[in-house]
Amino acid sequence: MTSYTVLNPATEQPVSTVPGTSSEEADAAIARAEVAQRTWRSVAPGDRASLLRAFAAQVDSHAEELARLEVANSGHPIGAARWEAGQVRDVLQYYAGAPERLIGKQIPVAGGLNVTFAEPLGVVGLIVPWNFPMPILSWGMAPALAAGNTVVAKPAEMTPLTAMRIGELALEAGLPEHVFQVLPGKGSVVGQRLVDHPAVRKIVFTGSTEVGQQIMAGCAKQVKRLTLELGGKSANIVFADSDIERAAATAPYGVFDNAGQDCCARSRILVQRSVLEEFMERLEPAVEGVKVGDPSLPGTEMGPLISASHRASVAKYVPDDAPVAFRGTAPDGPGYWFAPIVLAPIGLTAPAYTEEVFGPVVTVTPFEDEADAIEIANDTPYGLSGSIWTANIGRAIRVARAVETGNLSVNSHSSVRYWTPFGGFKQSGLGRELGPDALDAFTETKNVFISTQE
Ligand code: TAP
Repeated sequence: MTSYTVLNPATEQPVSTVPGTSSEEADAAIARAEVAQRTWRSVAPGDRASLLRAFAAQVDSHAEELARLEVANSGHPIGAARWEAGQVRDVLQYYAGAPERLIGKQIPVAGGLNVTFAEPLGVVGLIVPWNFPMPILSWGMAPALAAGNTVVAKPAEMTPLTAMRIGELALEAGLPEHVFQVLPGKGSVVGQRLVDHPAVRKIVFTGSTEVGQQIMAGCAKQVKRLTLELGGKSANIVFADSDIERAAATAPYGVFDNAGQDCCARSRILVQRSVLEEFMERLEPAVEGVKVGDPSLPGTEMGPLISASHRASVAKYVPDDAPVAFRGTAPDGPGYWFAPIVLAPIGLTAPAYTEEVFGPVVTVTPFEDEADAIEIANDTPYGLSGSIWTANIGRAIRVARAVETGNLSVNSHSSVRYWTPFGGFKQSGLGRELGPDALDAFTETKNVFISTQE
């Protein structure tokens, strides 16, 4: 096992040294998870539910510790990090209600009784990105465990600390050993083993579309079940009949949340041409007002980017001749800071307009009418989220139905709610997480016919 150091992105100082799991160690952990699953699946539903509630309570009583750890490891503002730790508790609590509700069907047939069972899959491999280490871990972990699977999670190499702590909290809460294991290390080593190992029956991957495609190809060899949550290039569509003041005041928070390192970032603002000037006038102070700075301070709204290399990749989208309409502020000195930037007018072939930047860069593009807005919004291989601003309810519904994306908000930039489904159209993903149906993604339906013949 080789260890490595994780850095605080706001200070560039070391936070911790983490053991990097080897391929052989990953195999051993998967084997342990396979054995543990045989017992875990037969734990009585009520007892499995109680254990998940105890796990949620344990997370709750350590929420501040987890939030502080995320501030140090990921540079998330403390307010956001507290919400994220709370999300782990809430997702566990929500799916703690599932074991006793994993009901099958009785289907009428001649000559017997036909029933269905929701059987667990076995070992589930979770591959988590660095942008939201806690919530994304919980979205896969909680329903997988509730359905009777064991889970081997691989956090992102740069941000493993909260996942590792949550793994300890699971044991402290009384979850049997090896039911939930966290293996820090490299995607190319640990993540790849999860994909290749035949005992892992399902992969839940959140990350880039590029790596997601490789994982899908790897899973295909074993017809391995797969959920993919990938990139996005979502549109924030502002119609002339909307509350322009509110649309402009909230637009920065629809894209610069988590410094734009958010798959749901509304990174293309589309504005009806007749209100473009008014919108831009109101957007400028809103962007300048985003509080960028020390993430440990309660008033901070935006922290640093995750790493020096990621900052360099974001900076490539803003070359010297980029059409910067205006820019916010960011601290000087150590830390991977990047001030929020609005690009306009932007060419429709510019990489900042067509590619996922995953940083605090947003473009503004005018449109003429409803049909034009829909066409521009859909002109991307992605389809994860988006917002529609209008006072016309008929238009809101028409546009919401026409935009090819998995999660839309009207007159808001709502974040993910754990009790509603989340996932992408097109190259933004495959399958859905969260909400009442997530258990379907962690179970197989078994049909059993029992003859009543004498
Ligand atoms: P990736 O580079 O794709 O990494 C995601 C995870 O996959 C990391 O844990 C990574 O490990 C691992 N990985 C890398 N190569 C692998 C391989 N060959 N086999 C198995 N696992 C491998 O993404 P990222 O840069 O961390 O995250 C940003 C991307 O995630 C963005 O595109 C964003 O849109 C997307 N994202 C999507 C969503 C949803 S819900 N749709 C949510 C958040 C983020 P290492 O850390 O060791 O590289």
